[in-house]
Amino acid sequence: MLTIHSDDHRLHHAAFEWAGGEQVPAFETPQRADQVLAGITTNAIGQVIAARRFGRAPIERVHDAAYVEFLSTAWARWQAAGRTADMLPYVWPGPRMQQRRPADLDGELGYFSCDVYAPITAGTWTAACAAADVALSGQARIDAGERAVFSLCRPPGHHAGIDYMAGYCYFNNAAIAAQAFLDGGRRRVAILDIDYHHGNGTQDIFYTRDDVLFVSLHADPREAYPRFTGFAEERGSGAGDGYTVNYPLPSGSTASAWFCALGAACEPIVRYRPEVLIVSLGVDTYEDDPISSFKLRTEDYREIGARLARLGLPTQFVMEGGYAIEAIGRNVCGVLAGFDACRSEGVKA
Ligand code: SP5
Ligand code: ZN
Repeated sequence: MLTIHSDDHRLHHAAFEWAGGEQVPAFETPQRADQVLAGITTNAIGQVIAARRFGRAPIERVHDAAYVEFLSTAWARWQAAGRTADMLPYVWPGPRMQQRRPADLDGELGYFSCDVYAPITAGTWTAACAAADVALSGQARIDAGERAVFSLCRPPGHHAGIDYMAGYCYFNNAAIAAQAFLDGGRRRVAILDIDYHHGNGTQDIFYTRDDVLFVSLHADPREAYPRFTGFAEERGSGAGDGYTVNYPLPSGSTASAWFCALGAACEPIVRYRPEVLIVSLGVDTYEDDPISSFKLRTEDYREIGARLARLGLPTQFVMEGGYAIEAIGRNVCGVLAGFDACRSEGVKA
């Protein structure tokens, strides 16, 4: 399988994150993507090519232009104020409060975010644009007839909504690719999100629409991040009614429970008859993931790839989470190799 990559991801490097009331080393690190890339080479998954640049226009097809502009200038404004540490918000509009944009940088940070997990650093803008380019380059290859590609995006994207960053995410790479497919003439795109966490951002972007089906398998929000979205009763609204499908699973779920839910999740995808499938690929479902609780083992990732290949669709894998540094390369490669092996057998749904 073809992999798309950009070295610019390394420019985004958070100094720390908050856990248990303390500052701990960031879990979302440049090493993650470097390890995946090393695995791609070691396991001979296929050719690796650099992303090309697409600029802001395709990003603004899914994200609010004011949010994009804010991200593009935030670090320079922070520096001009004499500050050097990572930018983090402290205040968000709560229930029944005004959704009104504040007049200064500290206020805007809260306005354009919904948690403390997406710091803006010196290189965040460049890295986030590069991740979108990695997604768009993969999309372009599929559009040109490639059967499957892996977009090695970093920072990840599925928690970023129309006008906010969250959960290590700034631009929603999978959503940007999905919109680019539609803008290129496809009429039905399915996004299957198998990251441990609910893809609240992707859901937000497509919630009222029927041209993108969003299906997500994730930890029950009652006991996991992002806490306030991902419940089974969230099914889309208006024209999008029925085009969001959520499968929350209990904390500690094993591979057998997870694969059972995957089988269920494939049904609405088959019924939808998408022209292309985007897989938001998180491997934080792994048993030794440091921030997650599911119990998938390395050998399960090959089976995931095989199951997805059986859908018989042009497929773009987009990298999301996965924080067990030592295992991330082999787990991602397991999915891609399992997909390729099944595909070369010519197995169809
Ligand atoms: C893309 C993605 O996977 N984003 C995940 C964001 C999760 N953020 C909150 C996680 C809270 C982790 N708390 C650390 C507990 C360490 N034992
Ligand atoms: Zn995740």
